[in-house]
Amino acid sequence: MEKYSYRFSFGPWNIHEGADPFGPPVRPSRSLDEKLPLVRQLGFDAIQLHDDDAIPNLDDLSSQQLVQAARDLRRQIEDAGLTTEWIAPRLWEDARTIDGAFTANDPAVRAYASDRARKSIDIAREMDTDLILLWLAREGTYIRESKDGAWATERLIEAVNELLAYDPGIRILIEPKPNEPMDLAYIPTIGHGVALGMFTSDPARVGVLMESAHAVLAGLDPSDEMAFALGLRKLWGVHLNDQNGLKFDQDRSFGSVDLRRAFNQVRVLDEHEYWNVGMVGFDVKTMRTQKAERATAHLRNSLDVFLRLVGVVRSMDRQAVSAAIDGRDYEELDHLVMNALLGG
Ligand code: XLS
Ligand code: MG
Repeated sequence: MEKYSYRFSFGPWNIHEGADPFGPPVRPSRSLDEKLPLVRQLGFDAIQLHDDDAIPNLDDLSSQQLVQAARDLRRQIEDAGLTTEWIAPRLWEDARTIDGAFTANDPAVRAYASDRARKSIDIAREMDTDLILLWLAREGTYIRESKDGAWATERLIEAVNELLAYDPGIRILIEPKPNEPMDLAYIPTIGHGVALGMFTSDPARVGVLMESAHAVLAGLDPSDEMAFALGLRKLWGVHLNDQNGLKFDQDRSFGSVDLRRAFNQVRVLDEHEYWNVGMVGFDVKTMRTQKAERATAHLRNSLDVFLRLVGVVRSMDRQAVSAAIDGRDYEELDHLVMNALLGG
């Protein structure tokens, strides 16, 4: 299928074992070695990696061993015909970061978080990517009285500044999310992410990654969240997926809940030539019911829907759309969109 000028990515956690908070894994684990060849086979160009997806035992390695392990992995990724989009420090699973990482009340935990994030930069350098993703998973509270939110904002800026200073060649992507795992997160929306970046020591090196499900959980429209960041030249990454209302983070296949919402996300990206600034990443999970041998179908589905929607966006009758907008005939505009989505 025509891929236009887009490059596509996903992460190894998007092929997963199906455990949920109420039940154990239902599919066998697959190693990164097994997953890498699938990426290309599924039509994708790049992989996204948490620091410990790349190097599972990173906390036990010397810096020299870490660099060597990253070099070996880079070769393996290149041999699979892929590149690495970004590295993300997984700051939310360690027992120490139970109540936050960069915004933990305990200074020893904050020091661990910064140290761990610096390791992501060491890995990224060897993997030939300049992008570090910060999903600020536990930067928030279970009860508001437990932390000082203004102080936490200062700590986040300080943490990003330290990383920017550690390597003048890296760029940082902030991935907002309003809740889960914490009840309330400090960086819930794209606006918060952009604002945080603007107050760092080098705003030109801080951008955002918009995840569709996170925008929906914040009660916002994903295409508007992206448009805001595109207008500010800050949209450097996306995690497209879908979400059925205000409930747990579902990471459904792109477009599978609300096709028109997906259409608008593709429209905004396509009209602003997003392929010049970033890759199209998907953060999707297959349903728990899916059998192991068919546990990548959601990735195929998401990519297929994205590409077909690019086709729909580009096949719209521009003149008719402009005429409807000029005439303030939004019922006609509505019909043009629905008609295109229904196959014209
Ligand atoms: C979780 C996040 C996570 C990040 C990567 O909700 O979307 O998957 O994208 O750490
Ligand atoms: Mg995500």
